[in-house]
Amino acid sequence: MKKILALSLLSLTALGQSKPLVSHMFTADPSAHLFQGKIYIYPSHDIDAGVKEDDLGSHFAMNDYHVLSQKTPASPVVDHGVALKLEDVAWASKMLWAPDAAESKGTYYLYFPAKDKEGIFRIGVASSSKPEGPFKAEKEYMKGSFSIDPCVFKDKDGTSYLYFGGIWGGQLQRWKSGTYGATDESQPANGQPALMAKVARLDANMKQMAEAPRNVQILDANGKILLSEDHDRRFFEAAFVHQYQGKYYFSYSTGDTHNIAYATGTSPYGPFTYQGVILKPVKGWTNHHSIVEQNGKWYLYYHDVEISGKTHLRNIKVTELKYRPDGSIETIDAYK
Ligand code: FUB
Repeated sequence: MKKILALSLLSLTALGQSKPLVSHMFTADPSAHLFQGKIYIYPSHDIDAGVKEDDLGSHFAMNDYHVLSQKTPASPVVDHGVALKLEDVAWASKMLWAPDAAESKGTYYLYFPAKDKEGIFRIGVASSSKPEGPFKAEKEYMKGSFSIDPCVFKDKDGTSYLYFGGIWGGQLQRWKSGTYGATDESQPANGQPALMAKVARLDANMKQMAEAPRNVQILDANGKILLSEDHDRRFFEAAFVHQYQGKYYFSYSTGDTHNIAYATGTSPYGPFTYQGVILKPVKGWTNHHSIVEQNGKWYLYYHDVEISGKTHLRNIKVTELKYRPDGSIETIDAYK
């Protein structure tokens, strides 16, 4: 596979004023991981597929993934080329949305959502002996999987957990009853708990959920579950989990209010208590991120639409993330 050295336009010196990490293609939803001492980035590969924009995100009609890497967040970016393409995923029909990756026992796994042949979002897994791929997809999607935005968190004891879910175009609301509701797309009524992301422990083989998915509860400071009408704080999509000083941090996009928010807890299953905003709204409708540590410093990978000005043609960026002594995260404004 041909490697292309992409120009890194990153400037980490001006915190919060980062430049696009690559400009030779559109990239989004960056999931960054430290593998083999380097930062590997697993983004969506945005394209203009000519699909009309709608509220369900049909215009995000992506059809492959590239893996990127950097020695450090300030180093040039290497594009390792196509790591997986739609035509090599037997069960999928379209829309390769935000992926994530995980390592277990020397094998690398790429988790990705796509619509199946019936137009239902499912989550697939593909594996490789190298972090940059190429990845070979399983023939079927993960049993019992649905919706979008998989995130895999590997705990210190080696157990991995799959988080997923996204509302509106991500179809989470269609699964309220436990099966796919072809016509019911309503959100819970005001006063009802908001729709929640899902979490399930993964099998040791990393390819299936070992248990039925559970709700990821987000509570307010009084221990009350966040409600459907609480658009500023409730989960929408883009779940990401990391650990800091023994606590689990569940971060996510609030969607139509465009923040990356976070909540903390003492178990990978939650419940998590809402803490605040990590990243204020960026240019473009979507907001999607990941958090990674290298050499004692923490970084937030995210995207905006600086290059194209179009919401479905995004570019990834990185900036430093800082904790206060009490473990809370300083809010980032990408444009200050
Ligand atoms: O990239 C397509 C979708 O946009 C992702 O799955 C969402 O998280 C949003 O960023």
